[in-house]
This record gives sequence, C-alpha cells and structure tokens, in this order.
Amino acid sequence: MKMTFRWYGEGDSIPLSYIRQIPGMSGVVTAVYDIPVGEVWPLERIMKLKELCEAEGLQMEVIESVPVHEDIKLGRPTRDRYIENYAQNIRNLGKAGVRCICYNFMPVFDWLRTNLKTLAPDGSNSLSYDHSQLTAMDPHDLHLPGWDESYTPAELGSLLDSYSGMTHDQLFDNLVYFLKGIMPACDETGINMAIHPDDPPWDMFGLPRIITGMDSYRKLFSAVPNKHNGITLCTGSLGAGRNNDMVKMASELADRSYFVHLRQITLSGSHDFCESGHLTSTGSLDMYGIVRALVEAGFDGYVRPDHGRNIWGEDGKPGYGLYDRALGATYLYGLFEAIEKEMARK
Ligand code: DNO
Repeated sequence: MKMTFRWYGEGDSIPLSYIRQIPGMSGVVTAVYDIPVGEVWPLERIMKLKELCEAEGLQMEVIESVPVHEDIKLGRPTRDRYIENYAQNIRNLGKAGVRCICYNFMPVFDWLRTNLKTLAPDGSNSLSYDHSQLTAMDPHDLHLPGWDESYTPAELGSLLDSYSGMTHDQLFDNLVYFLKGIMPACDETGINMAIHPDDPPWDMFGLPRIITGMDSYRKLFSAVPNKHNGITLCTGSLGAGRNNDMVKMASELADRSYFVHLRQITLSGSHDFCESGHLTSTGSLDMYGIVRALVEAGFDGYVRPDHGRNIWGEDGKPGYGLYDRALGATYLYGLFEAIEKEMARK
C-alpha cells in the first residue's frame, strides 16, 4: 500500500512542504488543471509538476483526474479525436512515471452535495447530501468547488439537452468504446485506469449514472477484460448506495482496485448522508472491516484519505482541508500497518 494525499497543484493553499510532514505519506495525487478538458497536457507541464513533488520528497504516481470530454460520454462523432488525445495524455504521463489514472464517467456533473458546511455538534463542519433538497435544485445553475470543469449557463443548458433520452446502456457502450480506444496506450505504458464510482451512486436530474455497485463492475470487466481497466474504490461514494456492502465489495474488487479513496459517511433516511471523517466509530461504514478485506485480498495499490471535515478553525476547500485529512491518513496508515503485520504473522 502507498499512502497518498490529493494536492490541487500550485494553486492549492496547502503547500507540498506540509504534506510531506504527514507521517507515512509516499506521494501526492494531482493533475494539470488549466488545460481545457479534452486537450493534450504538454509534457513539460507534467514534468514540472513531477519536479515540484520530487523536490519535496513526494512521488507523483497517481493522477486524479484526466477528465473525459463530454463528446466521448455522448458518443459523438468527434469522440475519436478526444480519445486519441486521451491516449496521448496517457503516453505523456507514462514518460513521467505515472502508474495510475483516476477518472470518472458521470455525465455533466461530478460529485454532488447539497451543503458544503454542515455543522456538527463538536463545531466541525463537512459536506452533506439531502435528497429532497437535491431534487429541488435547478441543474442549470450548479457549480461545486473541486469539480474539474465548469460551464457557462448556456453551455450547461445545451449539454443537458444533449443527454436527453440517453439510456444507461448507451452511456455504458460509450464507456466501453472509450476504454477500448485507450487500452493500447495503457498496454504500452503499463498505466492502470481507475474509474471513480458515481457520487452519489444513483441517477441525477434524469442523467444516467452507470458505476454504482457490484453489477456495474461485473459488466465493466466482462466488456473490457484488460487488466489495465481497473477502478478507484471510493467508500464514501459507493457506501451511500444502501445495497452496497462495502466490506464485501472491497474483498471482491481488491485485485482491480488500483486506487482506494477511504472516507466515512453517516447515513440517514433512504438517500441522505453526511461526511464524517474517517474512523469506524464516527459513521456508518466499517473502515476497519474494509481495510481488513483489502489487505486479506492482497491489495497493493494507492490509498488516499478522502474528504475531511473542517476542524481547528480551518476553512479549507470543501472536503480538502489539511488537518482532518492528515488525521485520516495516520489513522488509515495505522489500520493498514496493524492488519498487514497481523497477516504476516499467520
Ligand atoms: C471528489 C472526488 C471526485 C473525483 C473524480 C474522479 O472529491 O473524489 O471529484 O476526483 O470524480 O474523476
């Protein structure tokens, strides 16, 4: 296991010099943020990022994300050009020693929440999701910090129209077409693709979402068996799906999980949840059980503490402040160490 930390590049308020001080940190997960979605990241930009990380003793082996252009998700004729660009990005990242690329295939929107600062009794705050509030929102007027892209209202409107009538099967076929197009670049470079699940894992505003649970993964691996077609196991995203047994999924998916996002959530009602740090005792997911299942199944990929709360007066980027993610990293590191050592003794 390699513990990593998400870093939003030079614009991040958290300097690499702080990240390196978190015990057990092997590297950062980052991206080139200012190149339009669908275009090729210049090799010099990637190398510059890598040098910045390495100057602080941190590796840059995971990219989150190389976003997928909407024309690919829509299956438009222009997708071939964007797939070729994506493959070129994979080759360029391979030259920089990247081993894993996290991406998602959610139409239009990335993760969705209804409140970015839900106050807890201890004075901390975190992101939360209320289904009735979400369904009352206007999708034409949405933007959340942390998304890799944002649209003007006019672009958003026409994009939403373009998806009208798209079925889950059509979106899935477009994902398969994309993956088949980029697998040769993955074979050449050895890079593993790690699809992030839909967050939360259900349809939004009538837009289909297709990476939501065990069935999605069975379908995905059978359509594209290449081992470079893998996943980001995100406990907070999948765990919101009431039918997803995260311990079981961690065990069954460990060999295709190249990247793991560990995050705790507290579930309420049929869909609602509030992010609640990382410890098993602070929410609905059995983090110990999940880590144990991963280790027992031989997991050997990258891990990062996902979204933290704002604590100790910090007012960080929603989900991505320093303190609580650092606490999460050391807690998770401890779980891995204890379980790995216990296994080794057997
Ligand atoms: C949210 C993140 C996601 C993730 C993308 C991957 O905090 O987990 O935005 O980076 O969905 O492409």
